[in-house]
Amino acid sequence: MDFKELVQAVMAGNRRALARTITMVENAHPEIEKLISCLQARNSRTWVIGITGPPGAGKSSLVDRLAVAYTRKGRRVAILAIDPSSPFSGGAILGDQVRMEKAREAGIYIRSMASRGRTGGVAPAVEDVLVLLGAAGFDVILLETVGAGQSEVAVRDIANTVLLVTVPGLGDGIQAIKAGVMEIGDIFAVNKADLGGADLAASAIMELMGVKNRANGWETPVVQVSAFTGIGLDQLVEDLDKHYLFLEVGGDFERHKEAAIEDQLVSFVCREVTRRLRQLPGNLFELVVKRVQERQDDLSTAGQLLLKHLGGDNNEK
Ligand SMILES: Nc1nc2c(ncn2[C@@H]2O[C@H](COP(=O)(O)OP(=O)(O)O)[C@@H](O)[C@H]2O)c(=O)[nH]1
Ligand SMILES: [Mg+2]
Repeated sequence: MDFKELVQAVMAGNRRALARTITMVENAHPEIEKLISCLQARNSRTWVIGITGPPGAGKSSLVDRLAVAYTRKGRRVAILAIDPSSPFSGGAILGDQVRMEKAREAGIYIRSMASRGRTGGVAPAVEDVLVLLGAAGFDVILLETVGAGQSEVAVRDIANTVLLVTVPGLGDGIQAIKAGVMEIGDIFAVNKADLGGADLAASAIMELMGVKNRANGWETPVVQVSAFTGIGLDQLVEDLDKHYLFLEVGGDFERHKEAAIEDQLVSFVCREVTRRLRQLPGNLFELVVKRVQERQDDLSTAGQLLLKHLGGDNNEK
């Protein structure tokens, strides 16, 4: 399949082509920028719902339910699960596959990506993958991220809607939310309501949030759900839909797309600069690094020197 055929296949929703291009993104394939810019222009409006919260809260189980619910509503749903690749939380890939059984049976597209230890719980180039999924015609993307401190903040930048999942009875369930991430949730789900105590947890969260609403006028709902029994799921879907409408009316999708393009441009330049640095003739990069390591040069002087060498047109390829 040549480049043009690959682009057409992705746009036709061909899953093998999609899988291939996502792998290209993961491996930072040299043609990926070209691919992304071809597809970006044709990108349909996609709704990215970020699902985050502490490990074990039931994010994957809820994603499974939501994926099926939105598919039934006639939406084209894809699941993108970011797997932690740290030794502490290994095995998540397998866990997600088990947890997302209903979605798998329904033929819903599920893709895992490793976060490769990058802080923030969001895999490198997730934005690029979202462009690919959008171009392939998915209009609801459920993005599950590892709930490890910073991830909630990273997902805020990427997702249109952030669903924060927590569980009752778990002191650190609330704790994890309190740690500066409370404000990034558009919707709270207190999962495992079948175990009881969800009402207490829900009121604790509401109390923490106070009566104040967001500056933008969105009132953050707190929904008690059970991914096991399905309690509260209709309510959750209803609140998610309300948020979608809220975003649409406020022009958020357009703003998001513009910001994403800016981010992509910045990442492109960063990657390109890194690539060129390592290709400077005479091992210049390595030599300069060594000088800084041995404290013969300071960072800023060395950095300026490297930038000067990158400047000319003679650095092409
Ligand atoms: N009792 C109960 N257990 C649940 C519920 N949802 C998920 N679980 C269980 O909680 C554990 C963690 O679920 P998982 O979806 O993998 O959580 P994640 O780490 O947040 O993705 C698993 O053992 C699930 O079976 C629920 O609604 N009720
Ligand atoms: Mg999970």
